[in-house]
Amino acid sequence: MSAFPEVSKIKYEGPDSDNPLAFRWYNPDEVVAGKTMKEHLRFTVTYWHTFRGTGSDPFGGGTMQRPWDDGSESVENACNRARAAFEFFEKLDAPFYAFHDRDVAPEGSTLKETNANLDAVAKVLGEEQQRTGVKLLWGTANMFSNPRFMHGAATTCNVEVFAYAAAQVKKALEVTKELGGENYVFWGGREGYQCLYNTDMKRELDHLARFFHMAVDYAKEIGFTGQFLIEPKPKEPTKHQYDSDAAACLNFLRAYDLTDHFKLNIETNHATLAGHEMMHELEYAGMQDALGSIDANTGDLLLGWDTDQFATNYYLTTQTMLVLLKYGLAPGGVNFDAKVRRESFEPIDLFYAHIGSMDAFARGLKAAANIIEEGALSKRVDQRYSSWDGELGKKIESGKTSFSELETLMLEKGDASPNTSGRQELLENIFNRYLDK
Ligand code: XLS
Ligand code: NI
Ligand code: NI
Repeated sequence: MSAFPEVSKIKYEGPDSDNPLAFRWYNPDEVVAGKTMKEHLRFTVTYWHTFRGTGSDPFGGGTMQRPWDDGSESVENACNRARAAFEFFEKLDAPFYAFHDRDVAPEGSTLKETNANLDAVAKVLGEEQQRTGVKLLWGTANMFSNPRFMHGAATTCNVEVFAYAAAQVKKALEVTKELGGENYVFWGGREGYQCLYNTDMKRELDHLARFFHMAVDYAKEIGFTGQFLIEPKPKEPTKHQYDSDAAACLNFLRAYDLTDHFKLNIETNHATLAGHEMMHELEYAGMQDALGSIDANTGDLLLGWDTDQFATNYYLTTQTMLVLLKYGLAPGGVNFDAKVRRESFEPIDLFYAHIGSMDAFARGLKAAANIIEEGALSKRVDQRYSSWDGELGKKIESGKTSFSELETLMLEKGDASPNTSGRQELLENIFNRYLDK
């Protein structure tokens, strides 16, 4: 039985199309900057929002109509749901999906039972991957929903909860490997604190590092070669999440000798919650060779939480693609960690949401590629720093001078040469021109 009988495979129809079930910009085989759009964008559907999101909020229960889902926690329902999900991925022409262990399979009453449930559903996932050619971008473990994780998982005060979390990640790594997952993600969940009066921060961070080292060791042991990723987020559910932003994550990884094994999965809504633009977080990770993947969504700047909306703003997608083109994305992807609003409760809304955001990223990709090809921003950046290209700049940059020598020079000159304009407004106008094209 079809889960989406009213939808056939979504096709590219071009910018003039007014068919809401067609792509206007995402043309998978079109070559942009030397690669197809499909290769650049690596679009990924998230299982948790799209197939487990109920639409509940703190003020009311679920609203979503999902006729293929009987609402039970049975393995059979989980398998039916998986088949509906693959019908969706296939019709949307999404090459990848991503999941948490607990999204795809229900928890049992013991760890053993839970693992068996996961194996049963993973079998169906494997078959559906075979049938459709859709691949797994990444797997992860949900170590925040179950009440046992109230104090965190790797940073909990309860040593047995730490051990449970280790067992859970071990299994999630095995399943991710079995399904050919290209990455494995750690989002901090409840790794953080609510109150420093009851928290030994140093001890918790030492434990977190121990946990990551064990994950790296186990991946090696089973031959999992996917990229490990950490997903920064500053707050929610805890008041302070340890992986608060790209800089905090990189500092942690460096301090505990983990930089060789991890990159970052940067999420737009988390960047803005941290008080940064997405472009800032991407650039910060990219310049340190740590840009791994993105969780593509957007927040509502008037609301102070992770609203996880689908991104449709061309400025945001163009800025994002500018940095992704600069540093490259594979084996990461553009993962739609986004949910339809609870008022958009019909199955068809899932298509509208994904199609719109895929188009917005494809549009952003084209604009960004043109900006780069024509050097529209970069040649002005080069110009802005051109004073550094002379003798003096070279000497400073290569470490061949000293305060005393620089003092002598400035005493002789009396003052520095006049500054040039930053031209921000001009550059903003130039950026706009690439969105007009
Ligand atoms: C929550 C995170 C989560 C991760 C996966 O805010 O974005 O969805 O991406 O655990
Ligand atoms: Ni995310
Ligand atoms: Ni999030």
